[in-house]
Amino acid sequence: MPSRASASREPVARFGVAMPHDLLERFDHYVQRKGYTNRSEALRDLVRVELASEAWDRGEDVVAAITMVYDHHIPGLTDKLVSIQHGSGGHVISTMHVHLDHSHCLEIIVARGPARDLEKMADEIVRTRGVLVGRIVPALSMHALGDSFLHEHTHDHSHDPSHG
Ligand code: NI
Repeated sequence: MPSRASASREPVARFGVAMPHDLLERFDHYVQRKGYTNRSEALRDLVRVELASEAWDRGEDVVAAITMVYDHHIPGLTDKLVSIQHGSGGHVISTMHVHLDHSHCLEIIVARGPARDLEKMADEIVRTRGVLVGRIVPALSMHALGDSFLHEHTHDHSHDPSHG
């Protein structure tokens, strides 16, 4: 899925890429299928995905979404899920809760922190009795978000024209 237009107005560097013809042809088809307007944007997204995945493997700080469906009629389950999140060391940023039907709830937890901590929390959630499905999806490595996110916007942006 193509992401938003290039990450802010950072200056870009250009470099040449040598590639076998057949690989380039397959890449161009991919670019077309995914609806990118150019190769560069497609390549940038592929690099971001790979870096996030690699950051995950190395246990670096990442942003991730944990999705789960559970039966809220099971005694103590909702409390258990809440205390798992409270015990995560402040990694949970936000949650969304949808009452799917009479007994099922869908919850999406967005968290950021060391990949291993997030994975541990997700494992704990998934193995809790009453949680029917659950999975964790790494979104980005924190470094990919750039300087502004790492500083959590606590510093002054008045010098930055893009935050006018
Ligand atoms: Ni619910």
